[in-house]
Amino acid sequence: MKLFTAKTAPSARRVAIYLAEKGIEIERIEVNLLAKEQKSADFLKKNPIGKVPVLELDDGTFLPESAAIVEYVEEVHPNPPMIGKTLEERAHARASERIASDIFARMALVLLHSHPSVPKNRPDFIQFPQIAQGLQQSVTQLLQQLETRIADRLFLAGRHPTIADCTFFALMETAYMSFDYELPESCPRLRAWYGRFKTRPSALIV
Ligand SMILES: N[C@@H](CCC(=O)N[C@@H](CS)C(=O)NCC(=O)O)C(=O)O
Repeated sequence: MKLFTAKTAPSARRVAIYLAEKGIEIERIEVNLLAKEQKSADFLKKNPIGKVPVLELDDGTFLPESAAIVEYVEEVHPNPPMIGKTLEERAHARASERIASDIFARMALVLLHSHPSVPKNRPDFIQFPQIAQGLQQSVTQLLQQLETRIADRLFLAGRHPTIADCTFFALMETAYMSFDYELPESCPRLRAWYGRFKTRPSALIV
């Protein structure tokens, strides 16, 4: 397997953090997003929408989508389990991961359509503040849902890290670092979780 990735891209970080937590080494090919390598004819053959990450499988086919890549690697290497050990643990890990994925998609749009740094850093991006306003409430609700679910657990879905932590941390890390975003004070458990997770070796890799 070979992973086409970009060090700072949140979807690619989701996979990188997962692989580090799992203790798996996969050959990595860094794609220079600033130089638009992801839009080159050669890369578009791997992923026609021109985005990272993409996993090249041993049969020579290319798998896009960070969530699918994580689940594929998990099936190839089931140990140590990162989607829970029992049926119930797996169900809860998947539930938290889905909520984290929903937050990922919506918060990215809220930040892109509202943050003042975006017009400077991405002059080709047109901001529609109404999109941010329209999505903010559901982001707040989903964060609250995750805050309730984590309860007094160390990780989002229990006593061990799962794919849910990898997904949510990759988003939060970008939100904190690129947009000075902070989890709201109404989510003290998630704020504490972020503080804990960012000291893990998997979060420190670049
Ligand atoms: N849903 C996709 C999203 C992939 C995605 O948006 N990748 C971004 C980096 S996080 C990218 O490649 N952006 C470059 C571009 O759009 O040109 C996934 O989870 O893999």
